[in-house]
Amino acid sequence: MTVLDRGSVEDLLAGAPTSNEKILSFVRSIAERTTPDRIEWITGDNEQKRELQNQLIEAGTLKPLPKQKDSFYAASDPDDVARVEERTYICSREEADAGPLNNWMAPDEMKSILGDLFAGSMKGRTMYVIPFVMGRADADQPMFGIEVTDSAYVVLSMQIMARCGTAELKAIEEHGGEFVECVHSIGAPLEPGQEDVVWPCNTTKYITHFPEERAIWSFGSGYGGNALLGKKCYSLRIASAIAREEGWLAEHMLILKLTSPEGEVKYVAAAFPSACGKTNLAMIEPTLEGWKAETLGDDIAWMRFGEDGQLYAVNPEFGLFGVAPGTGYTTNPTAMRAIEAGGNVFTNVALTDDGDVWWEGMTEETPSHLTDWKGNDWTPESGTPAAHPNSRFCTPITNTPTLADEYENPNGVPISAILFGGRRKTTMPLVTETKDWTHGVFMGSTLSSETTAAAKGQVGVVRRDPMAMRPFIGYNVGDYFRHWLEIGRTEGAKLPKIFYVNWFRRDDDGSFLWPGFSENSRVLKWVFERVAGTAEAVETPLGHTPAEGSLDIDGLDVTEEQLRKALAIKPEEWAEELASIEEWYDSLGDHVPAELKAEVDNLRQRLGVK
Ligand code: GTP
Ligand code: SPV
Ligand code: MN
Repeated sequence: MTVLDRGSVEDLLAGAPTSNEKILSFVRSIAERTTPDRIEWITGDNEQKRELQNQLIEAGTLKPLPKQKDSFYAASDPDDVARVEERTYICSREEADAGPLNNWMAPDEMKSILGDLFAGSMKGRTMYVIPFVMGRADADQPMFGIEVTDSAYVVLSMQIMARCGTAELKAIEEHGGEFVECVHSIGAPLEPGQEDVVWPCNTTKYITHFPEERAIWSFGSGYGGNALLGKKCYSLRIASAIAREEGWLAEHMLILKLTSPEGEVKYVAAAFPSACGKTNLAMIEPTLEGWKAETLGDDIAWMRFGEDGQLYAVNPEFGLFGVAPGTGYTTNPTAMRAIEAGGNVFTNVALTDDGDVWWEGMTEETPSHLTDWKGNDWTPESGTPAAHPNSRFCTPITNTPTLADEYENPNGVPISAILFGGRRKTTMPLVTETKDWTHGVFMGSTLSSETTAAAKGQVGVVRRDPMAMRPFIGYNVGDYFRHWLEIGRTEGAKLPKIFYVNWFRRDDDGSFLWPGFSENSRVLKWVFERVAGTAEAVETPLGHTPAEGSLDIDGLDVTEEQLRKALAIKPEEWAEELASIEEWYDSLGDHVPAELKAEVDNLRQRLGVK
């Protein structure tokens, strides 16, 4: 392998738009290791964007979509379609600091593996330098990053998902050159004359985090959370470790503004595991007369205490990376309108014969012929999905017609209620209000959900996904629970109420007991009114559930009997659930706070099950 001599890297760095030594030495060190042919600094201007788009069109990675405004289609390698949790590592110095849920490797050991993998990994390619900020540069504590990558697809996607470019580079310089180092390579060097493929990647993949150094190294994948390093890697894994030190929360949550018919406003945050309804709830169009919902975020919330003791949430992202299948005019018209506004990159959806995109659930009628995400002819008889179940639309959040004005506020919005929820066919009621913060943390810590296509692996098996953060906690899960409890003890804190929801409970015949989607506004209304102190509830072993008549099902095709089933707490199901929760806590080792273990006993007593 030829390694560029120092002179040639200096040549590549000539004309760099910064003289900041921290930034330059970072970029220089990665270039020396990965030996790209060129270095290009991302400015954020349209001309550069066009050029990158044209290059990707020429390479066959992007297809322009004539029926859409400024939008493109990409199909990934069929083996690079989702986050790879089994290849994701937290490389803290101590193994105990990564905790039982994360893969761990000692930093030096991982660096030695990465050293080999990244050596010459950008050969024949361009190394792009993307200065970015998660959140806003005018925040009290702006959170900067620089991602270097050899994928132009990643550049275009990052430009949708985060604020990137020259302005952010200047802001990093002004703030003393502090940034999270994000290093990404698809791991597909090109020999001279070697023809490129449409979606270069590597069968070896490593998504690695060094929380103590605040660095991220990602190798081998070009897809989603593996490659757009500002998203899960930075804004959740690294940020959660920073948040622990600094007394705030970095969470896998949507943020929603609700306005009652009387004009009263409340803000809600909600954590559901991947592909379990955050984007849908964040964009909800309430079916209840006079109620208004506005969007602030659909995937990530950073929450800090304000001077008034309330928890203020900001969405650090600038775009939506939404699950395409199931997104349609009946389920999520707001998302469809956001997509219509243009500027999208679609990945692994299907193509219609007239050059538009399609996915399952987009329209009531299925087209008679499509090109599926693998590039094959497809008809409804094909028996396979036309769009990959984890296919995505990447769309500027400012397209969202319901985007709340407060999105632009660097200080965020005060949260009145936190919802935890998962995808469970049984056991978990439609909605319960937890008894207090500790009990809410207990319910969050035992959150369970059937797995989805958002991560590689088996789909549909129940697993615990604490606070919907299982794949994203940057440190020991027991310490993470402790941190949540400590947040609750913050002096002068005015804590949000915590609720647990389940839109996915099934009837004996397998049908959903609750219509979900826009009708979830009825649950949101109850939550709003519980916070306001106006809705009635009955006490149950799980906290409070809606008293008869207090959950508005007026005009809804749901009978009182169905609602009772949706809200039911069945002792036989809970006997099993409690055993599974105990097993879960035991599996997490000795960092799990005793207070949470005590909650299991309390619940067992309240339920009266053995
Ligand atoms: P990530 O982006 O992976 O974090 O996912 P997400 O939590 O934003 O999930 P999203 O809103 O994209 O929904 C994922 C899937 O769940 C889609 O196929 C939806 O159609 C489906 N879904 C969302 N809300 C509901 C609901 O209330 N009821 C039912 N039955 N399905 C829902
Ligand atoms: C998720 O899996 O929770 C996502 C998609 O939001 S990804 O960006 O791939 O993490
Ligand atoms: Mn997500």
